[in-house]
Amino acid sequence: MKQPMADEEKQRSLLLESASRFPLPSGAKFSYGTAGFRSDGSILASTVFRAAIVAVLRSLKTGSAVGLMITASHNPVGDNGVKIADPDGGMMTQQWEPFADALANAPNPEHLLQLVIQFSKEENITLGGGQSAEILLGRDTRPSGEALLEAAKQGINAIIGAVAIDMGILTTPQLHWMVRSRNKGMKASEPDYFMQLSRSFKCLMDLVPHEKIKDRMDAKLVVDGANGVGGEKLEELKKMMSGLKIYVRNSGKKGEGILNERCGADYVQKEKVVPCGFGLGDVGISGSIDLVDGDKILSLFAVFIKEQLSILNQKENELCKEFPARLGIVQTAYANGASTDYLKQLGLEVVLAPTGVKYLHKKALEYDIGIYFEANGHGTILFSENFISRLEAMNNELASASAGTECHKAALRLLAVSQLINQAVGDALSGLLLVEAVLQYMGWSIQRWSELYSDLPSRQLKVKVADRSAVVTANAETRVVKPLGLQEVIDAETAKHNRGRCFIRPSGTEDIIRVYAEASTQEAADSLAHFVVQHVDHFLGFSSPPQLA
Ligand code: 16G
Repeated sequence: MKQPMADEEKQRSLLLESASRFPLPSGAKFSYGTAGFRSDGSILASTVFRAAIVAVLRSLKTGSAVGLMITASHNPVGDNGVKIADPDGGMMTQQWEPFADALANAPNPEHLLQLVIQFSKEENITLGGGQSAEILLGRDTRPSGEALLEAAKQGINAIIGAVAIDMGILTTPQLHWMVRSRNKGMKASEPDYFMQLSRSFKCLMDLVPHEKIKDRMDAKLVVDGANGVGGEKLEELKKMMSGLKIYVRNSGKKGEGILNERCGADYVQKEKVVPCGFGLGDVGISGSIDLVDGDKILSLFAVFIKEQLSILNQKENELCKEFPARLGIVQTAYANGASTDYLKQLGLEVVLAPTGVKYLHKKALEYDIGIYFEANGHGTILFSENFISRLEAMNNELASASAGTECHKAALRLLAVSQLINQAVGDALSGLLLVEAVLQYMGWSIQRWSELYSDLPSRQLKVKVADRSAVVTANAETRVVKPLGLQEVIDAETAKHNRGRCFIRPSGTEDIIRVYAEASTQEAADSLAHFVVQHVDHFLGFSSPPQLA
């Protein structure tokens, strides 16, 4: 017979005893930001141990598998971090972030135990082993990862009934994909992931129109693996690919360069230079950088999806029925104005969300097909379940009645995109394959793609302030609500410039206010940004010189 009291007692002492092995480093303060907890890898054991407890409670609460990823993505190799993936494969719900913060900063085991008991009560979570919990663990290639993985396992084992499933070294999007797939009862292993990507890519390539095949470019892709997990996984994926030759530089093979040092997406985007490890033959003729950013990727995908939907809805094609679908494009205020104009001119519905993947993702879920990208490249395409089942039904009908028609091909293409592009979270591996497939379909070179529209000149600056929370914004960060009067000043400055646009927002990752300005010339964008920096400085009481973002 069960003895609830005895179980509870057992749970308490287990937690106390386990927590005592992971004391909080003195003077440290942790906060669960957009990227989870991040810090120097050497002081993170207690944080990872505690984040694992949060993940277990989340799994108990939802009755589903939850993910825990140990990574600091584009940060230097000495850093590390931990973040939690919710059962749907998305980021952990924001409502739990304050609890995660409190637990990460609990000064001692007794305090930690009280927080766990109190929170479990509030959330109706039964402790003591009555329910089971399942946590999928992943980590990147950072040297500190192994010890932190051990801390995570101990955190999971500190709650009775919780099971840790070590999925090995993974990219973050792979782990999110696995959590989502597992909870949907679908195949969820790493070979399944690679199989799904390579199959759906092949399907898209097989559907490239014949007339485009003759202008097919040499399908050669040189990728910077940043000496990390991305390079390693790409080496595996490339073995399964046909129709695309992938060459990995900085692949992270043992002893071959340091993670994110003079390479990696963040380095290339910020410094606008070629990553180390790239030879002359890898960078084209000029050797200069033409950055094709998230706005351009979004535009490419939007053009393609829109075209497939209009083929499906061709009235003259009798075999095709009316196939209504709401297509929504989600950007942030950082999207270059030229991209927004371009998308609107195509007749697309474009909406803005605040900065941070979780906000864009949520907004994109409101559509049958929601495409979201931040200018910095985070993004993906979401298909609603209802849309996919309608599309599958239509595809089956077409397969028997009019196989091989344009309409049938369009249905097959959209189904393949929904398989290729990661539905859980933005994923560079699946994103780059879709870019390649769409370029082949269009018969476009990277230059042709880059010329879809020309970016408006822009400038980003940052201002150090005493308290960044003094700035409160509204309308997806495009308007300042507090401090009072600041928005009017920004409006007055903006009005002085042709095609002027400007907004400010408190950074979510640094203790600063970010200023973004855009105008028809670089001088005007620079001047607008500088004036607004001065106003922000004036309003918030500091007078430090502006810094380049
Ligand atoms: C985080 C966000 C990213 C956002 C950036 C903004 C995720 C996974 N990452 O890196 O989406 O663009 O923060 O940084 O949500 P900022 O608030 O410092 O400008």
